[in-house]
This record gives sequence, C-alpha cells and structure tokens, in this order.
Amino acid sequence: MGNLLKGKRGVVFGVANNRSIAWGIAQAAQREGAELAFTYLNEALEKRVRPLAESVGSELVLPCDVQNDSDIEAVFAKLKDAWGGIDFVVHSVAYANADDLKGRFHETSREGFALAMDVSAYSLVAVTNKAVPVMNKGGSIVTLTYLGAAQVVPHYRVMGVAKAALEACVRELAVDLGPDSIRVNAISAGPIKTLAASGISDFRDLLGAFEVRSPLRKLVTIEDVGDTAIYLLSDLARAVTGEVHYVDGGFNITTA
Ligand code: NAD
Ligand code: 0WE
Repeated sequence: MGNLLKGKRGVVFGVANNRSIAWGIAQAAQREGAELAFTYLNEALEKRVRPLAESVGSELVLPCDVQNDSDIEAVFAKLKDAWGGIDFVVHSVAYANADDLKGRFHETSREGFALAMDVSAYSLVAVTNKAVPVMNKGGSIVTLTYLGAAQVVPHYRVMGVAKAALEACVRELAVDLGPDSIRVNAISAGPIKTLAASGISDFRDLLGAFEVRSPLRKLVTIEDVGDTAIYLLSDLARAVTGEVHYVDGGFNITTA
C-alpha cells in the first residue's frame, strides 16, 4: 500500500482481462490509494471486467466503444454524476484489422488505415475532449504506445503509423491543456503477451529476441508498466507533459 494517488479518482479504458496492460495500471493505482472506474468494449468483455473492477473496490463499470462519441460522452456524464470531478484517465486501447498486421504495408486498405487511426489514435483526442470539462486541476492523462511508432518493427505495419499519430496527438494535447494544468503523456511499453498480442505471427520470436537483446535482459511486465504509470498519474510528474516514456528495459536505445 502506498499513497501516491491518495484522494485521486480516475477512469481506465482498455481492460480486457487480467493480462491487459490497463489492468497492471489499475492494480498499481488502487495500491496507491486511487478510486477507479472502468470501461469495457462489449458484453463479452463486461463479464471479464466486472469481477476485476470489484476486486479493486470499483462499482463504476461502464460500456464504451471509443469509435462512438455518445458512448464516450455518457462515460464522463456518469463520472461527473458520481464523483463531480476526475483526476486521471488511462487510455489503453488499440485496434487494427488482423489482415493489416501482416502482408505488405502498401496493401493496407483505406478502411483498414482509417480503422486503425480511429481506434488507436483519434480515440485519445475524443476521450480527452469529453474528459477535460470534468477534470480537476493537476489532472493527468496517460496512453500506451509502442516502439513501432518511431521505427519500423516487422509486421506492426499500420499500427506503427497509428502509434506515430498517437504520439503526435500526445504533444498537441499537452500544449493545449498545459495552461489548464492537465498533463498528457505516453508510455512506450516493450512487448507483452496480452490479448492484443495473441495471434500476431512470430510474437514468441519477438519476445525471445527482446529477452536476450534488451539491456536489462528481461521481459517487461504489466506491473513494470503499472509502476511507471503511477509516476505519470501522480504529482511526482507535475512538471512532465507531452512525453513518451519508454518502459522497455532500454531496448529502444540499442540497434539490431
Ligand atoms: P489488450 O487486448 O488487453 O487491450 C487492448 C484493449 O483495447 C482491449 O481492452 C480492447 O477491448 C480495447 N479496444 C479495442 N477496440 C476498442 C474500441 N473500439 N473501443 C474501446 N476499447 C477497445 O492488450 P494490451 O496489450 O494491454 O493493449 C493495451 C495498449 O497497450 C494498446 O494501446 C497497445 O497498443 C499498447 N501496447 C501493447 C504492447 C504489447 O506488447 N502488448 C506494447 C506496447 C503498447
Ligand atoms: O499495439 C500492439 C497490438 C495492437 C493490435 C493487436 C491486434 C491483434 C488482433 C491491434 N489490433 C489487433 N487486431 C487483431 O485482430 N502491440 C504493441 C503488441 C504488438 O503487436 C505487434 C507487435 C507487438 C509488440 C504486431 C506485430 C509486431 C509486433
């Protein structure tokens, strides 16, 4: 138990199951004294998210497809009703068609490109837009990104483009919201075997290579990401905004 987020209230987008990065962040946040709300994409995931939310003392579990503006609006309306104001938002959401994570990049369809951009990049803007009117001073927004934003990672394809856009959105939002004392940052996590990593060709090879080549010589866990998120969500990071924080054992600083 710690108190880094004591008295703070926040909403977590992107828990699918107990392996989700968002769940690692939520557990760390509750350990540090935060009060939490959760959103879920659909009824199938609601069955997973509700028990997890209950286990960290949360009764605010709300549906939200981030492609739907009225869903996002309803989430923050309910949080305003329940709490009055909120202190932080965790955005841990991404999606692209599985077909667009293989094959050649120039074969990406217009629809596939737009889908990846909408769910994985624009949704941060849409969520922030509805969150800001409800956010307290000193608020913090954290999203999740990946090295594929900054350099080509085999098979990451259209998601690399979407993450590059997401990181640019983080900087734009940080500049706009700085005067309101709201901070916006990203965590660039190393590869973790989550639902979003399942079915990715050669993911095991990627994990293996990461384990032997990353400077710290170990895989990154959702707990590792959770603890960095606590820093960014807390007042410890009060002078930090518009940043991408790598939580990848130093992998990004090395070359192949
Ligand atoms: P995950 O599958 O557990 O989480 C992804 C979440 O996105 C799921 O909860 C899913 O329901 C949600 N989602 C997808 N489409 C949505 C929509 N339209 N509306 C609302 N929610 C939607 O996988 P994860 O690995 O925990 O991914 C979380 C974030 O971390 C993503 O942004 C991902 O890009 C990023 N990330 C993952 C890794 C990794 O290796 N796993 C590394 C770096 C960054
Ligand atoms: O951002 C991600 C995964 C994002 C993702 C994953 C899927 C799989 C299932 C987005 N959309 C989908 N759609 C699906 O249908 N990561 C950072 C994890 C990841 O994905 C990779 C990676 C890494 C790391 C894909 C190729 C190469 C490396």
